[in-house]
Amino acid sequence: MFCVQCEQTIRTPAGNGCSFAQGMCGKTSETSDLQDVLIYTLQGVSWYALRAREFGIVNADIDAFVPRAFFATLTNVNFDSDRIVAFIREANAARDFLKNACSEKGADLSDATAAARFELAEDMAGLLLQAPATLPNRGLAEVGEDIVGLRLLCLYGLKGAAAYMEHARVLHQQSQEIYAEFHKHMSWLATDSAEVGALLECAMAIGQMNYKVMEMLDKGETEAFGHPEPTQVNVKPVKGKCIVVSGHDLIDLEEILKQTEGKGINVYTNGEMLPAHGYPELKKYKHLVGNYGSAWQNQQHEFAEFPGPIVMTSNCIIDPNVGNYADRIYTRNIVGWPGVNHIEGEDFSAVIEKALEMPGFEYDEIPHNILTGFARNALMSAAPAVVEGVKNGDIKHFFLIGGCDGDKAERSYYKEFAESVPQDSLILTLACGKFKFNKLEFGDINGIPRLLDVGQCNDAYSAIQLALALAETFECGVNDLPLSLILSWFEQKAIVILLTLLSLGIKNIHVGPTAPAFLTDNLLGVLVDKFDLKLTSTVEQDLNAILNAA
Ligand code: FS2
Ligand code: SF4
Repeated sequence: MFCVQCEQTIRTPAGNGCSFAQGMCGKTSETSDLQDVLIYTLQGVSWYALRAREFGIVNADIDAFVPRAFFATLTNVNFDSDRIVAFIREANAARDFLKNACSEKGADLSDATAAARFELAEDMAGLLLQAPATLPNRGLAEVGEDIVGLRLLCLYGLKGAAAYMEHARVLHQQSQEIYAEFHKHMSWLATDSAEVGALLECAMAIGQMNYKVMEMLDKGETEAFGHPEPTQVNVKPVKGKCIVVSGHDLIDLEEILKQTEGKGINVYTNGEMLPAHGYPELKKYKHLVGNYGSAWQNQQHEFAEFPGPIVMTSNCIIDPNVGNYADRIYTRNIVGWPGVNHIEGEDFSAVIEKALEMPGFEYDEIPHNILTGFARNALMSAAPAVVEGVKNGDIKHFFLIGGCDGDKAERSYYKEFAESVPQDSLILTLACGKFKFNKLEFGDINGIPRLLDVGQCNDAYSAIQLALALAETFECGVNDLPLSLILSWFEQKAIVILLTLLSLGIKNIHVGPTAPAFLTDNLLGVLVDKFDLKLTSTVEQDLNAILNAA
């Protein structure tokens, strides 16, 4: 086993990465090894998918499958070895299909990469024996840590982009151009390039590709559910039977809302699902009563106390056995935990039955409302007032404090930072890191709330649109705006968003709480030199540096 993809990876003086029987997240070495075999096999599929395109062969099912299965290997998504093996077999069948289709067209396949020629073992024991050749740090002794680190930056970034491609796909948003580009990067990374320049170029190209993916996802969400509107959301329980829906998949939430309508069941969002309350086509359901709990790392006690079933539509899932709720958590799509109910298709009756069997909340708690719904359209509507505020000096600075949450103590930095932001500044936030401070009171500036919840992690697209609009209005570059980005990362979606921001030329981003463990000091030096990237230090020091530079 070797996995170094997330922020909580094991770090030792002897080397970084989870490499023993189990990762910090609870992923076993078996599942981790199988995930590596899966990625390598998918890279072979991508090679054929690209070659097939030269002969006019495009298979929509395979195009959709590759990023979807890749998504299963993200942090806190799928811990079920049997499901990973099933993805491996499906990948192999896809590869054989494309290989035959190419052969029938007379394609020359003699230059197929090792990944494309990889022959899978018959059973799980055999697959596990093959895993060492597919480890993401393969070749370390020959090429060194800098090259491996760069390869991982690309691979993990591409993994984040794959997740967003799948989120877009369920909203009926796909693009042939993006699939072709995705297969190109996927396949090329399996060639184990040791060219620094080419790898850096690949990382930026992945960032650019992901910008298009996030645009597509924004289109899918707004076409399906309307533009988010500023919306008050109750974060306290309401008396009655209940279901909580977590993850990022708004289509699943809508389906659950439809199927529970009139059944006396209240539906709550959790974690990254919070921004759902702002969408007109979702907020219209009266039984979408509020948001329950906070970010993913608190699941084991929050879900344990929730008196109803839980639906995990995407990341992040953690061990449900710890809180004793494994019998009432339901996974969807790529999410998996061994022994937990998994729902395929659109029938949520098992979840509904479980909600009706369970007690639900016995009484109403005093409501506490928080505000969400400041995605692209709402931000643009507020833009004239914001511009006015900047011109008359009432608004001096914008801080985007966003990204992932996690349970490390040093993540209190983000709460402290939000609390320390001067009163004449606005705070934009997105993704699950906001739960560190989104229940605090920040007040307003001339009626504009000082804390603006832009949405999920993928709604970084909306924040970028606001920055571009402000830059146009003030006739300057984004880097010249009084805007500072204070990002917290945990998993690979955050990696690709960082690549997207860097590829757009956005500089001076503060990232924490620690540097990715796969980036060496040399690589960090390159990012600092090229992009003025900064690691978070103390709130006082960072805030002073930002405000003094302004
Ligand atoms: Fe939070 Fe976890 Fe959004 Fe990340 S719910 S860290 O995967 O995707 O952000
Ligand atoms: Fe370790 Fe993170 Fe990989 Fe889990 S996802 S095995 S914690 S690096």
